Amino acid sequence: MGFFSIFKKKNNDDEQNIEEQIETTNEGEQSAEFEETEEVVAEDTIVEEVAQEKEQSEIEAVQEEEIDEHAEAVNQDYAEKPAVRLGFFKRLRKGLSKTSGKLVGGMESIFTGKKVIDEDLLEELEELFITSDVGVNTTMKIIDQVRDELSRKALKNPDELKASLKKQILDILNTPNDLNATEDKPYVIMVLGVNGAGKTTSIAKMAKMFKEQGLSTCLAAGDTFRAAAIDQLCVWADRVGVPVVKQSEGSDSAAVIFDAISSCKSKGMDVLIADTAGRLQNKVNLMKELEKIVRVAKKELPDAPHEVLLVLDATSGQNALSQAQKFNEDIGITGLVLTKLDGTAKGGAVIGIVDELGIPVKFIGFGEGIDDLKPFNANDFVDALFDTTEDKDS
Ligand SMILES: Nc1nc2c(ncn2[C@@H]2O[C@H](COP(=O)(O)OP(=O)(O)OP(=O)(O)O)[C@@H](O)[C@H]2O)c(=O)[nH]1
Ligand SMILES: [Mg+2]
Repeated sequence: MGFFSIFKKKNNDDEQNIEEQIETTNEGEQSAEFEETEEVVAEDTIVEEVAQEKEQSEIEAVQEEEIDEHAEAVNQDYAEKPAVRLGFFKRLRKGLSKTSGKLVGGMESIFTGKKVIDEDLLEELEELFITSDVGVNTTMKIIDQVRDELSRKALKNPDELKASLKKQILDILNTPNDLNATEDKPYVIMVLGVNGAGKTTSIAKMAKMFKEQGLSTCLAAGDTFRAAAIDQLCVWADRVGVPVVKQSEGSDSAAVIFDAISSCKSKGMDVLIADTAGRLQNKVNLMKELEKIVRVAKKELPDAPHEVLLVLDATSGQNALSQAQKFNEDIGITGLVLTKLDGTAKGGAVIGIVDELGIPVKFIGFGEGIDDLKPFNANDFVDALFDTTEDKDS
């Protein structure tokens, strides 16, 4: 199944059954949860209030002429940025050049002039992997595997060692990462991460991709902390030509997302991508807010969110691993979006994160352009990483 094949096939009868199930589950859930805590009562109030006050929030339909105008402006923008015209692989390679220079360039300088693989060489490699943010545990695992291959006489020279390291990295990263399929509409993607990780811009980039796949896509302005955050999402939505569901600054993020799901359901929209406010993983109350968003979303669509994507800034290196661990423990993450690979030599961190947490990378961001986010493909990534030829700027 392809990356964007998010909908399972179903027939009309199934659809009706699902509608009925949603209703019964909602009723069942509500009555069971009423007995639990005051907080849950408050959540049910949100559900009711939002249902009653649906008119207050707006879906901003972008006028067709406006979309054309924006498309023209955006296209002109791209024309002025030669890098954007490069083919996908070249752009990926250029974006990864710092990480590639550090990790694979580093390997090549360790191997230069060496004919045999000795203990000194292995120690240098180990140090290189650790200083490239691969992480101690994953580095140990990789070097142990090398020692094992050496003892089996499976590696004779540094060239074979380089090929073995490339294969090990590919094996770690090559986990199934298609988007989770569902029968529900809308397909709800909730986007989380620390401040400035790249959530809002990645949402815009994803929305463009979904739209190009022919899927009707809507955004939810769930970052209600700052008016500027809502405006930022609206500007992007306008540029991409997708509607956005929003409420005023300071409103309950869970209510905005609940409302957005309900609007998308009634309009039969395919995909809803929800922005959330940036938060540090060690702030308990903020993490509880995210848990609440998930619980409230389920009241409108029991399997929502179908994807919970954690956006990680690759420049944060090993700190990204601890962020991913904590968000996963508290909320449950279905996939990672690794951004800003273009600005850092610390992209090796992704190897340790995927290895230690077993959470797949679903998208990578390697530039500020709207097309600089792609579904993650381990083969392309590793090929680009290990390609250290000089013509990256051409
Ligand atoms: N170079 C580069 N910059 C990026 C990439 N992704 C995002 N950015 C930039 O990172 C900055 C922050 O991005 P936002 O999308 O606003 O981040 P956010 O997580 O929504 O931030 P908050 O809402 O403040 O928590 C912006 O200047 C983006 O252009 C990327 O892949 N490469
Ligand atoms: Mg944001």
